[in-house]
Amino acid sequence: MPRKILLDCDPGHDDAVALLLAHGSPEIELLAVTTVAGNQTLEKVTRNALAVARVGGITGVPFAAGCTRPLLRTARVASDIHGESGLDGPVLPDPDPALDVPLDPRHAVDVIVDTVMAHPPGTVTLVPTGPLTNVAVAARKEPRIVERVAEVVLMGGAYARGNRTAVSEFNIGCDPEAAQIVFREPWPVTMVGLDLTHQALATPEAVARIVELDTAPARFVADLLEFFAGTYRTLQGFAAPPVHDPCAVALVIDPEVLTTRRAPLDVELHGELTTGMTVADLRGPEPADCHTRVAVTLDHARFWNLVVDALDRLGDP
Ligand SMILES: [Ca+2]
Repeated sequence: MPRKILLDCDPGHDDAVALLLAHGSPEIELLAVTTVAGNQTLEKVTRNALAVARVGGITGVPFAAGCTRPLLRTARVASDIHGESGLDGPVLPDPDPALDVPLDPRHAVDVIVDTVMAHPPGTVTLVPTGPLTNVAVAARKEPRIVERVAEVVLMGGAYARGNRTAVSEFNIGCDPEAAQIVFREPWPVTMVGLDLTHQALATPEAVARIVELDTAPARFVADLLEFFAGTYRTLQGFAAPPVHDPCAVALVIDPEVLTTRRAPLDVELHGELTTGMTVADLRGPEPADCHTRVAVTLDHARFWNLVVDALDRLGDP
């Protein structure tokens, strides 16, 4: 039985790869895609999500736009990392109502609620790969989703170093109040943070395997990774760029792709230097009764096999 997921994203180079990975993996049934302001404005990331759907041949899945800004904080985009479009690098297909997946008229928050409530309890996994605004509002709008969701597997946070600031990761730092809501609700939460995703480097070997596929989706991903490599090299000093968001999808596909440990988890809202920092309590033995866990170690080869195999399955849609 494939695992049913809802991907809540802000494409974003790595979100785009996450979406294609989900679509190309038989272990996953993609129920819906929702967008949230983050890497770029809501308008841009939604357009990007539809562009990725076109490239990957994703049809029959609702795509819905969500919150235009964080709960309390001022919206700040990441054009330094993702460019003005939010998906700089490849040539994006021009929006075309005849060819694009039609945007669902519902708000993303309603799509999250409707999707979770329409499926049996414990069957829908939420995979947020942007700021947690939509997911937090959904939990407030319909609290019954909290006991109904199988698990929240999110890309965001870090228990060591940050990227937006010294200690804060971008998604959590954008909307720390939303993150606090998501961490404090009693559903199972797995934080796939920078500690893990900085191991998911798009090495020249990994990129070469994608280029070799020589299909439109593979060329698209190769172009994304080339741009991403440039900004990560210049701004963050990475020899190869970390491909964050697909790591969360990969964990749903294959629990063996990374290791986790249970740890109490919360987010700092008031620190002078530490606002947006995710605080994981890693002291002592692993607590048995904890609903939150953090991702620790990635099997790099296994991860890239999942990505390359998914792209290979997509062929030339
Ligand atoms: Ca993202």
